[in-house]
Amino acid sequence: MKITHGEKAMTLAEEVVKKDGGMEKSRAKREDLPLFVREDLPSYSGIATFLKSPYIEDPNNLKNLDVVFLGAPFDVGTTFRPGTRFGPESMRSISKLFKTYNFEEGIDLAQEIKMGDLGDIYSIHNIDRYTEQLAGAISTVIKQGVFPVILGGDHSIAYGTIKGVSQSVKGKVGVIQLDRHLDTTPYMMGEKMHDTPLYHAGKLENVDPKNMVHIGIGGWQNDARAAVGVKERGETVLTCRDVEELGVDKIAEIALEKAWANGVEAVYLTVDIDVVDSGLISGTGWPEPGGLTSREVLKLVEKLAEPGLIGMELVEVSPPYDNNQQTALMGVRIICDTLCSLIKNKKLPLNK
Ligand SMILES: [Mn+2]
Repeated sequence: MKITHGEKAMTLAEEVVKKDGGMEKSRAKREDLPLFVREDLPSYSGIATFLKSPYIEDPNNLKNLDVVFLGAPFDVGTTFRPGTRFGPESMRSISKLFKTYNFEEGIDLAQEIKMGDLGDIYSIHNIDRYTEQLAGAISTVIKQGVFPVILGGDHSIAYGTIKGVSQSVKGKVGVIQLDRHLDTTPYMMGEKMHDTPLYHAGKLENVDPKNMVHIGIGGWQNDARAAVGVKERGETVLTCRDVEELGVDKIAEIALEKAWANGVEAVYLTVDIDVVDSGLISGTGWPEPGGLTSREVLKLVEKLAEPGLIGMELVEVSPPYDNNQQTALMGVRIICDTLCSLIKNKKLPLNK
């Protein structure tokens, strides 16, 4: 009989323990407990960087790191519920709940990659100026051979982050978006609000809309004109019903084929937390019922990360509407699962 995932996980745990110094090493010896918290326990204690990774002060000296977390505390681009300026703070604080070890995969992120928290990108309350802030910050990270994870922020930040990616890569860039909404309206209320970033990203010199894939789109909040534009430009749209009917593996296969087509050099992943059904994540800017389940999203990002990514972002967590930090918690989990898959598939650490 084939062994169960539970049996496999327990065997993999032995390797993790071996790498971590063996069974004898314990942090619980009462005579060793210090006066001040300097390690990861108690979990609720300590300064909240993402996954309690070290705070990195100098953005120009990242050479010893593989992954950095950057906050983009911005909600000037929201058109309904605000609050995503507190998204990075909430994801950092609830990330204290997580260990860096994943049971099923038998992978400990901290054993495989060096992670750091670079703090927040300075929020200027002007979308065009903040776009330049974001592009500058993301290219600073990528040019040093480091994988950026951006903690949003509303989805208007995606134009700036993708612009930063496009400035750091010589070749073509593909984009995969998980979202209930297309985000391809040219302008909302005269500005590049959070309903617009993918339209503008598709105008960047080395981003071909044919390499843009939108997964999870649907419901009652999309703009028909935006959909016509997407069709004209040859972008790929897969709805929640497509996920339901074709299954996650097939959806990922289609998305990767499109995103990496025609000699794309790197693919960027933008995840809007509202792709998850609004019954599971209340704390977001434009909640839309009928979204993907948590397990579907986690399996999707695992598959989408297989050929590697240049970076990722998790946007639209809005703590003022978030019951018990459930939405922030889901955001953290999506990030951790993506990093885990990149490690499993030997796409992290990046070759420098
Ligand atoms: Mn969005």
